[in-house]
Amino acid sequence: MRIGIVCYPTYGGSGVLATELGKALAEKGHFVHFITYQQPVRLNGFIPNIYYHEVQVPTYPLFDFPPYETALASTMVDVIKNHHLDLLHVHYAIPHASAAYMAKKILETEGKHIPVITTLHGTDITLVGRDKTYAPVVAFSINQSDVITAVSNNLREETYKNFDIRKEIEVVYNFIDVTRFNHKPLDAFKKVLAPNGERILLHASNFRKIKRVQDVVKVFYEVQKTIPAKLLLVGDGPERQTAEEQGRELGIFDKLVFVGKQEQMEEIFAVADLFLLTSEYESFGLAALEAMASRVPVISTDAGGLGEVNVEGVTGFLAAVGDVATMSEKALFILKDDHTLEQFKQNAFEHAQQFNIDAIIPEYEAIYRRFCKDC
Ligand code: GMT
Repeated sequence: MRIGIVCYPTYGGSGVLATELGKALAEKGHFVHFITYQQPVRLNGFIPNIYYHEVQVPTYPLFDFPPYETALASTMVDVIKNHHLDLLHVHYAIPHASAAYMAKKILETEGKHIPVITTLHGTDITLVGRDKTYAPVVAFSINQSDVITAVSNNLREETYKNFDIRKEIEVVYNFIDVTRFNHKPLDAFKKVLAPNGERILLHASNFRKIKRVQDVVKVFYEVQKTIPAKLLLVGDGPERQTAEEQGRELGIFDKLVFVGKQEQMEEIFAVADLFLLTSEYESFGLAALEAMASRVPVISTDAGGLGEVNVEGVTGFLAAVGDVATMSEKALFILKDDHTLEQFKQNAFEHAQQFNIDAIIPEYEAIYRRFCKDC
């Protein structure tokens, strides 16, 4: 099949997921055309069957806000026509679903029908999409999609709750390539981080408010009182400085290691003992799944779809948003001895296998085939 994929090219769940999906489809022989404003982060180097089309947004003195959505819709039309695409799969509703609707309508005037699949990822529904400045367009364009998918049951329910959606929303879980995360720890890296054999706790995110990174630091503060530990913080964003200040105020800054944005996450997960995800909301929590696939148990909140990924008492523990006391207590329970930690590590690894790429890609292919019977 000839598939167009539209996503955000930056670090972050939806872009990573869309890029990995495109790469897996290309490996299976499909022709995949990425349409984005920048080369997606994980799309480096030449990959057979993958094409990248950059959306150019010309500026003009009149434009205080260059019209990205118009440029995107026009690029979609151009790529669909000239590369004879069979379908368009857009990730994250804003503004991709409405731009896809515009492209679809333009192509209809030329007698071409292009099916549009919209995958909802989270904040496009629960945070940004709900804002009344966007909501009418978001609801309309989702309803106009030929297929709507959500990355968890929770996000499906949230979408119905927040918008008047008159179509079936299908759940296709996020996935990971388990072989990629089955990585041996680099001893030298571990020694630098934890020279005295300290437990390594890890948090990775975009450091937005919704992640409640201060709770991560608070949980770690409690843990390090009882057991020797280090906290590795990966990623960058608006709350990083506050977290650094908090570390200094609590007198534990020497135990925090901020490493900024990183691409080789599998090497980082491999040295960690416990992953902390204290978010106010996660539609799914792809980072938690990546941790689990790397044999790292998870302490998370029970917000959104996290309970569909992290299994209470098996792969880790869940607590109410802001319940630092429970999260700290459960973290200490997992880390208290090697035997318990090893059991949780093994459980996390085993549970992650059900989200392997091999199981999920056919679900997307089956959706595509509804529109592309002969290809
Ligand atoms: O919040 C982020 O980490 C980024 C955001 C995005 O749009 O890329 O992530 C969302 O999509 C991911 C992939 O489907 C999910 O795993 C995240 O849970 C979701 N984030 C939220 O719902 C806050």
